[in-house]
Formats: sequence, structure tokens, C-alpha cells
Amino acid sequence: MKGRLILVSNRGPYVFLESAAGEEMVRSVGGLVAALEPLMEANGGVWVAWGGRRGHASPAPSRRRKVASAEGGSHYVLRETVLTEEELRCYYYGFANSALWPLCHYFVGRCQFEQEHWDNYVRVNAKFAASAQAELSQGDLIWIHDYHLALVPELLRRAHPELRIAFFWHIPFPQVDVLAVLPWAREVLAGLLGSDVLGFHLREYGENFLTCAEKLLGAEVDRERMCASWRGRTVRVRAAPIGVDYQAFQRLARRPRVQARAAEIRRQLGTPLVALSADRLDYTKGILERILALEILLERYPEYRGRLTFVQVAAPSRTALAEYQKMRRQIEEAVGRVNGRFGSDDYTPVRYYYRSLGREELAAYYQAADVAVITPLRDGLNLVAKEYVAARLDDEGVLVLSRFAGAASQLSGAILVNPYNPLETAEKWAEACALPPEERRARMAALRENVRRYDLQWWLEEFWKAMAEGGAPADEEEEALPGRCCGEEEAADRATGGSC
Ligand code: GDG
Repeated sequence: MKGRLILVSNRGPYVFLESAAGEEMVRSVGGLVAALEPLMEANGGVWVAWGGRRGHASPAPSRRRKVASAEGGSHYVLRETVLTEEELRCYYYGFANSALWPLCHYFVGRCQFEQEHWDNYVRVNAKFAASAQAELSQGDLIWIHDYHLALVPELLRRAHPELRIAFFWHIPFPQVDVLAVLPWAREVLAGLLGSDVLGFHLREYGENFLTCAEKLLGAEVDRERMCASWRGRTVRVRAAPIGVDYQAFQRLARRPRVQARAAEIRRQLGTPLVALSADRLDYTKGILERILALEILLERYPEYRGRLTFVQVAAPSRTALAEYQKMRRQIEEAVGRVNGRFGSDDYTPVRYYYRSLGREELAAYYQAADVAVITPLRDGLNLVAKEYVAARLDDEGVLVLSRFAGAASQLSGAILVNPYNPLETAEKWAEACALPPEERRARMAALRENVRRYDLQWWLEEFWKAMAEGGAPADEEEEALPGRCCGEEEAADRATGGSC
């Protein structure tokens, strides 16, 4: 690639905490950072992001620092965009997380649409665009991430008509009837159309985008070639589900320390069966519904009482929002109820950890779990499902996965459930616990093959290819992804976008 890569995302790899003792850099948790930091560590470049700092009445100018890779040697530049308390409240907690996030996950009733939030969203997007522009040199490639920064492509395009701009949208892109509810849907669509290449996990999300661009904005779209023409430019829509660094997870899983810790976890839990989920604490992740499903399972299948422990790791997220605080209380009440109903002096059915674990500890939990129960109500993709598979060293382990996670259309081998139906989830969860060994191994072997093949590197290469093809239509055939959902062919089609 000529030029450097300039990544632009709301959350960067670190959160900066300021106290009387000075500044502390804390690693942030989330799918996007987990996926992109290895890329920056390997290739260098610039990462423009908000550093989690708050409380500045008047914003300091952006700060810049070098971040060395974990192995030393290479480094990348982290340029921090500093936001005021007001901007954070309105742009981040407001428009991004109380309007776009619920809307794109089909929680229309949870949406709050406030003019003040939108105004700040516009202002903050301009701030990120200015930070990126300050770093720009000839030949650089800009790669913007996620729903917080939908206006940045158009803002940069106006200033630099020739700039190469890619965007990846990490969450679902909703159907037109849902996006139409957003008072600023046209502005968001026009913002995204400033890109050359617009990436989504699934073809279905890309198709939703094209329909929205056509119906709400009047763009000309070509669904076969997956592109939109708008203001004299062609924008290619690509679908490629993000992968995980399979080999890195395998190396992590092989560490004697991780294996010893996995054995210790099992010993401490003390039951022959261990089930696991790890999520940011978010209503989209279906944590409460999962606890209810476990309650039904223990009610209907008394043989699992005393034999099955469910570990729920809930990483704190968006804690300033009242509805997240309320949800946390509801989850903790449900955990207490299930433990009260089915627990005893030497048995705790649910182990609930409200904290973020270190990578090694998380890998040890992945290894210790006989079953992963990953049942979001809606999820763009879900990396935890893939990480669980990548962290296994043999063909043991069963993945129970929500139909409404983007990963479901790719991960044949998983047992799919409707997370809105706790009875079905309980039944499938029990089935997973009792799966015959041959079926278990066949399912896990298929999962491992898929996660190994369509890994992070594959995803990045898809992105480089799409960027190299640029905005111009091309006709070549693409390799299809194996998948399921509505038959192999259709699923493959959904998972990889056509080229335009
Ligand atoms: C968005 C989309 C899409 C979780 N707990 C801990 C921890 N994690 C890490 C996991 C994983 C990441 O956080 C979560 O990724 P997900 O994909 O599950 O979910 P989102 O954060 O909502 O991500 C999602 C993703 O972007 C990528 O495009 O898949 O659909 O919503 O990497 O490992 N990490 C550590 N401790 C924890 O306790 N260290």
C-alpha cells in the first residue's frame, strides 16, 4: 500500500484516566479495538480516536503520542481527539448511543431523538475530520470506523475530492422502514456516501444501506454490483464479516499459564459442566434473557442442578446512561433469584463477574467452558463467538449462538437459537450440554475451520482488495464464503458482497 493508513474511530486502544497521581493509560474493551490494534501494531500509521477523557470545559487541542507495539520495535501514532463534557453527553451518549445504536439494533422504542444531540454529533464529527486532516499526507488512506462517525467521509471528501476513503460499519444496518424513523437519516446516508468503499459484515446490511440510499436520498443504486451513485461519484458497498486473529488466540491458548488457569477455573467452579458468555453489558447482548433461559433449563432439567455452572462475564459499558444502570440492576436481581432458587452451600448456578477480564484470563475462560452461550438479541457480528472457537485447541466445546448475531450466517456448526424465546434457548442449551461426542466434534471442527480460514488477515485483505479496486465498477467473480442461514449458496451470497 502506498501512503500510510489513518484510522479514525471513536474509541481508540486506550482510555486515559487522569487523577492527582497523574495520567494512567488503560486498555479499552470492545470488538473494534480488538480487531484493529494488531493491524496498527504491525503496520504503523496514525490512529485518530477519543481517549475517554472527560471533564474539560474548554477542549484542549488534540494530543499526539507514539504507541509501541507489545513486542517492541514498531509503533504507531495515536492522535487523541479531546471532547468536552457537553459533546460527550450529546454526541456519544446521546446521538450515537441513544439514537443510532438502538435504531440499528431494531430497538426503536428505546431511541431518543434530540436536536441538541444531533447538533453535537455534527460538531464532533467535524472535530474528528479536522484531526484526521491534520495528519494527512499525500497518498494516505483513511479508514473510518462505525456509527459514531458517519459524517466524517463526506466532510473529508469536500475538502479532499481525491482522497481514498473507506468506512466500515460494525453494527447492523437496518431496513429502510426503520432508518426512515430517524429525523436525520438523509444526512447520515449522505455522510457515509462520501466514502469510496463502504464495508458491512453482511451482504444483507449492505443491501439495506443501498435501499435506504435509494429510497430516502434518491441515490442511484445497482444491487447486483452493490454500488450507489451519488453526486457524480460511485460508492462501492462491500460485505466481509470481520475475523479474529486465529493464530494469536491459538498461541495464547497454548501458553502453560493459560492452560493451568483454565484447569484451576474448572476446579474452583467444581461442576462437571461449565457454560460461558462474555459481553459488554448492553441490552442488545441478551444477558437478562440468557439468565431467564438458564432458569427455565434448571427448572425443566433438574439433572443439571449441581452439575452445570454458568459463568457470565459482563464488561462495564456506557455506565453513565441510566438505562444501562437499570439493566445492570435487573440482571443482578435475576442472577440472585436463580442462585437463590437452585443454589446450595456448595453450588452456585450463575457466577456473574461485572468486570473486564485480561486477555489471558478471558482465553482461560474460553478454554474452561464446555458450552458458550452467545445469544444477543441483535448483533452486527459478534466476535466473542469466534474467539471462543479460536481459543480451543481441540474439537471439544459447543457454541450456542443467536440467529440474530451476524456471525450466525457464517458459523455453520453452531446451534442456533431465537434469544427472544427463552424456552427454545433453554432447550437448545440443554441439547448442547448433552450433545453426542461425534456430533460435538464435527460441529467444532467445522467452526474451527471457518474461523481459521476467515480470520482477521482475510478480512483485512478483503478490505485492501476493495480499496485497490476503488470506486470504479469491476466485473470479476469473488470467492464465496461458506455459510448457512438459508442454504449454503444464499448464505455465501449474503456474507460476501458483490463487486461494483
Ligand atoms: C461491535 C459490534 C461486532 C468482552 N469482554 C471482555 C473482553 N471483551 C472483548 C471480546 C471481543 C469484544 O470485547 C466484544 O466484541 P463483540 O463483537 O462481541 O461486540 P461489540 O463490542 O458490541 O462490537 C459487534 C464488533 O463491533 C466488531 O465489528 O462484532 O457486532 O457490536 O473482542 O473479547 N475483552 C477483555 N475482557 C473482557 O472481559 N479483555
